[in-house]
Amino acid sequence: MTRTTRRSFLGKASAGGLMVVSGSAWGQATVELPFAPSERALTKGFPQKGPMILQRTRPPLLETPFEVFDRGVFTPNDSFYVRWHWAVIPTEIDVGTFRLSVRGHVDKELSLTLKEIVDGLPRVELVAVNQCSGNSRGFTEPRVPGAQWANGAMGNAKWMGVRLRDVLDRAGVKAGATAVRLAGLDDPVVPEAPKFMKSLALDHASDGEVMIAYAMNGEQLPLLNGFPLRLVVPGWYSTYWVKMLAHIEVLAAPDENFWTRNAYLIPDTPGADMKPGQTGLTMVPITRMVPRSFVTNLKDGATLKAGTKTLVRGIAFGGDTGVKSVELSVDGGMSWLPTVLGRDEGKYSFRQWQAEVTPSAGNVALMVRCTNDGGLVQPMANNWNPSGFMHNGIETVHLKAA
Ligand SMILES: Nc1nc2c(c(=O)[nH]1)N[C@H]1C(S)=C(S)[C@@H](COP(=O)(O)O)O[C@H]1N2
Ligand SMILES: [Mo]
Repeated sequence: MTRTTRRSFLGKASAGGLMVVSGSAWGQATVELPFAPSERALTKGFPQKGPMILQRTRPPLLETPFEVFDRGVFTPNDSFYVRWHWAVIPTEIDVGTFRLSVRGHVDKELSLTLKEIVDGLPRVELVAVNQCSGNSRGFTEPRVPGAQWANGAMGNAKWMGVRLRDVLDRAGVKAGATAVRLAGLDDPVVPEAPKFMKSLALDHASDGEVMIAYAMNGEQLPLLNGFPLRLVVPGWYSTYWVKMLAHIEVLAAPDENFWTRNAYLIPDTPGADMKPGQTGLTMVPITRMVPRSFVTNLKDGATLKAGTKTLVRGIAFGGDTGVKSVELSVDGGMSWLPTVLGRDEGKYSFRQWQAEVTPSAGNVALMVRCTNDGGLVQPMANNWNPSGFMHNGIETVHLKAA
């Protein structure tokens, strides 16, 4: 399926054109979201991207229009969502002078060229969902601050690259190392603000699954998704998936930087659930994803033919493990019907599912739930926490049959 050669990932000297942040380039199209403000602009003004829901211009926050997820389990690169914390993002990368540095608690510091990475280390491929910790935050009740994403701050791709472990082995991790800190080429606008970086425990970083990707879906990474290299941390929320990865630092002490220590914390409760205003909870870093499922071929408010078989189709993912089952309910969750799962692209991938329902006349609330291979099932009610993280309540599509 992937016909791209190794060379072609390095072929372009830049990711093509400048990133447009001026606000002039996009058209008038809008999209409706199911929470206020419900109207969002659809933008075509960003390089290597088709129509995207504009959440913010600088730094860019671009959401995938939901209908894209009905077309297959792989999210096309030009529709893949975009999220950056800081606005100083290179608009061009010189692939000849780019270096990935490996420093810190190692035997030998490295400064690797892209060619050394692509041609010099074993190539690995893996399909995995990349999902923002705050995906679906816009649905949180009571409302919380942060990007008001609907369900499109997620995507699934076939990632190609090298194991982080192989890079670490080349540098030789010294005894006493505990964590690996990763940072990209992006910077805050003001120098006092903390540069974006994240750490993984050494064991996790060297598990052989965490990879440094140089391609997604058979093509080089779009600039806004981290060209030329990004970290892929299968099963974990995307805050760890550092883009434009340029700096790897092996640490011998706990990482005290803001983004690892103080940001991306959730209450240490089942489902990261708490009550607004609740105190005395331990806050811990967000880590593994949880199961989710969505109907993709029927929109809220659609009318079906009563008494007629109707195909219902969607996607699901297990979070940090595979999808065991996806079920539908038309009676408010009293009883659940099985669905048929589509092709298995790997345990970290989206999985398509489908079923037929024959609706009776009236209002139909169609619910969908996923159980993962670890036995974890989506909860009926959505969680609440002040950051709107780990939203995964059972989704309901409200339909009419007539
Ligand atoms: N260098 C860098 N990497 C980053 C970020 C960032 O701000 N800078 N944001 C992270 C967060 S919070 C998310 S959700 C994902 C988004 O990945 P995407 O833009 O490719 O969809 O990138 C992650 N990696
Ligand atoms: Mo995120």
